[in-house]
Amino acid sequence: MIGGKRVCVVMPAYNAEKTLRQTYAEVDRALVDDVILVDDASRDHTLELARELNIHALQHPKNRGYGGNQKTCYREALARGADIVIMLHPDYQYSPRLVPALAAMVASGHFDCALGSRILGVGARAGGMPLWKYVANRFLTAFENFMLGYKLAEYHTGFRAFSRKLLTTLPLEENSDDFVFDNQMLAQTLWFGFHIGEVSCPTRYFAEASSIGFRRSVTYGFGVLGTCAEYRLARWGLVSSARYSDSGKRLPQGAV
Ligand SMILES: Nc1nc2c(ncn2[C@@H]2O[C@H](COP(=O)(O)OP(=O)(O)OP(=O)(O)O)[C@@H](O)[C@H]2O)c(=O)[nH]1
Ligand SMILES: [Mg+2]
Repeated sequence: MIGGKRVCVVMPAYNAEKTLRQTYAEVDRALVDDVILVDDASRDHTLELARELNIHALQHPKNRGYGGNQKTCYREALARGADIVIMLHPDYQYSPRLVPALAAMVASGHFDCALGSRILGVGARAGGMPLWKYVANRFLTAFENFMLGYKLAEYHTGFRAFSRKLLTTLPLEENSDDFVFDNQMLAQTLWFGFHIGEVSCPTRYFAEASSIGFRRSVTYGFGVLGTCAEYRLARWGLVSSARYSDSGKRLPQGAV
């Protein structure tokens, strides 16, 4: 608990057997009330290891994708009474030791979303981010700041904290089941008037922590450009999108 709020860590997992133990070992269970792992039909023993570690684990019968995995994560966290939900990749790329910092940003009431930013501070390149990913990240971030009218160091980190209010307000079911889900969620966060804060976070690049190659990154990059365009056009009233509508489909608020 932090500030009387129930803290839940969710881990969207796909073939995370080699890194899950280490990631989980650095989660402070004195502060974190609940840990949930959703296994997206991994081909390794991620689910078995999660159960061995006494993590509350669910499995998709078929691979749904990273966005689809997050929808299940947030639905389950809300059903189990979370007030603050932190998404942590089980690939040990981000530092679990910063979970309390992210949770505190949200618990403060200043922000409904807090991001662990790899660009602020020591920097992503020092952690081994490939140059092409770094350049793409900087370019897409500059473009997105311009199009969304906000100021972030990066929109592409996978280490994020959210309030219950945000998770039950955004029409998350309208988003993609693929990687661009992350970007659509941040655009919705700003659309619905929530504030986003950032904390510096070191990153680590090694084989098991990074599986997204050039091709999937390009697909993601175009998805980001599409998200920005749709947001701007919706703001100008030129398109209507369920993603930015009060009638868009939301996650259930309680037990599912
Ligand atoms: N559900 C699902 N999750 C996936 C898939 N591929 C990767 N993931 C998960 O998505 C997250 C991000 O994927 P990574 O391979 O770590 O991406 P990365 O190459 O590190 O990307 P950057 O951090 O931006 O450099 C991880 O938590 C993976 O477990 C997939 O096909 N399906
Ligand atoms: Mg990774």
